[in-house]
Amino acid sequence: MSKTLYVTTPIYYVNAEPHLGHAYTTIAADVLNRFNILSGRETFFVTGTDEHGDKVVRAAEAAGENPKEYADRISMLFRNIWPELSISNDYFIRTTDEDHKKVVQLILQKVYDVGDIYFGEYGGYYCFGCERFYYEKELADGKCPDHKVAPEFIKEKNYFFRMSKYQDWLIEYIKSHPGFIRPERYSNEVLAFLRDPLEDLCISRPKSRLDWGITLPFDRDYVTYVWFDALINYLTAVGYPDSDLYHKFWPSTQHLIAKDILKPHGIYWPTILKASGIEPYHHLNVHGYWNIDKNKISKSLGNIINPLSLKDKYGLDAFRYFLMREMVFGLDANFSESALVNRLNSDLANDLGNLASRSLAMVIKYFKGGLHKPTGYLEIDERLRSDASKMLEDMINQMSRLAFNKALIAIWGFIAAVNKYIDETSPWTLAKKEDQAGRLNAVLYNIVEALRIITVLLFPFMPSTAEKIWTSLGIKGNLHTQRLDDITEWGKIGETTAVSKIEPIFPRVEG
Ligand code: ME8
Repeated sequence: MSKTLYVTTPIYYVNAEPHLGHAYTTIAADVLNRFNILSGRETFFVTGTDEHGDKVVRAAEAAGENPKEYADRISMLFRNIWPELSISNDYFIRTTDEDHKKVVQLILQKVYDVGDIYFGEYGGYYCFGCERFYYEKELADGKCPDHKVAPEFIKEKNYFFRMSKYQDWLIEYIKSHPGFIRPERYSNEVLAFLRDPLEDLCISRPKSRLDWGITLPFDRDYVTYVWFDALINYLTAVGYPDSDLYHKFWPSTQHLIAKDILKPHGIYWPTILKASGIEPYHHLNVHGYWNIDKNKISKSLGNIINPLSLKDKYGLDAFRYFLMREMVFGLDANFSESALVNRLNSDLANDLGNLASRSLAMVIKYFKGGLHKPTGYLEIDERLRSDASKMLEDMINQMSRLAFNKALIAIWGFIAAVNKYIDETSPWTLAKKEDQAGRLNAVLYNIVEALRIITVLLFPFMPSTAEKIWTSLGIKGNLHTQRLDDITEWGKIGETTAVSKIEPIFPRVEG
């Protein structure tokens, strides 16, 4: 098991303000990051903004600003929104950063020096939304399938990256590294694409047409194609080529993206790395789209949803939980506010909220001074303990495949088991029998112990809710420093706990 994790989100274009789609990938990366910290790994988590290219120039013009001012302003919106969504990134990168420009030029020069960049002429259908050329066969009714506009035919002299040279290597690499691109459907999609001859990649734009970019180190009349520039952010952010951070974290790189940018990440990026003499990333994790009525949520389709308004209306943790629970990583999901309200009321207010409030209320009522570690366990207690360890195993396994929804289903299965344990052991009946004080202590101890395990596992998904429950449990120690090892042992809670009342964590919401 690798001891480190380097997790990245796409760097988002500054042509649109942050919306629910960006929030999803970034929250998923955050959950992954926090879970890996919980698992005892050292992690580095990066997000940022992609600021060069036609698309940004056009958006700046529309806003009546110059590209730099415009990029500064929108990049700041991204930078500022992440703390509001409890995102734990270690670094925020901008492609207009000076150190990034140097790394891009370094890589370009390297690839040029090995003879994998040449000058030539190209004509093709160019979608400004995607910032790439399309083959005719890729278009739907002559239009870009994502942006639903007809691309423009452009012909010009440019520099090309000899990507075709790496086609066989890439096919072989994908086949011999299961999970390199995952889930498998996306690996298959890339392999299907690679069945046709791979064309070389146009990696420059003449300054006469576009000068908002990084100048080629070997020709000052050209800027770098925005994708060649953007992908390299993943190296800049860890201090490539010679920082300790790079050597430590690059081998454990996990990129998170949606399927819209599978081709640049699944084909351009590994071949660029190969040509530069750098090991490919460890995993490319690809998720589907958040849709509304079958249409992708996107600025160009005009159906964006502001994550902050959902956070303000329903609370951050309910929003985070909904996103992670509702989408099967890899498949599309439909967004609706009524689905969010249903999840909030059933999973959060009912299942989790009731478990926390009724358990803590009973401990306060019956054991003001705290609980003692039981001297023995009955069969029903053993069953609860074994449910906990099975859940933990299942949850860890699901998280290793980024199956966030199944990881949550595993936790909720255990929440149901604890609620059942409470009903079956009936602490309120035990409380009425004077000779059952020892048993009542044991039952409540087990319930608190189960809640402790649940709380530690919920922390990556719902940090502030987990903090609230943790504080009420009155357990010594900081929730942030808990590790999986701390919850594999039943009874690590210690001899006594001083429990305090908890306000309803998820009040019910009317849909
Ligand atoms: O593509 N559903 O930036 P971008 C799910 N700058 N995820 C969505 C989404 C949706 N409806 N809409 C957006 C770029 N996303 C490039 C990336 S990386 C070197 C350069 C998320 O602002 C998802 O992560 O268009 C998707 O891949 C990304 O935003 C695209 O962001």
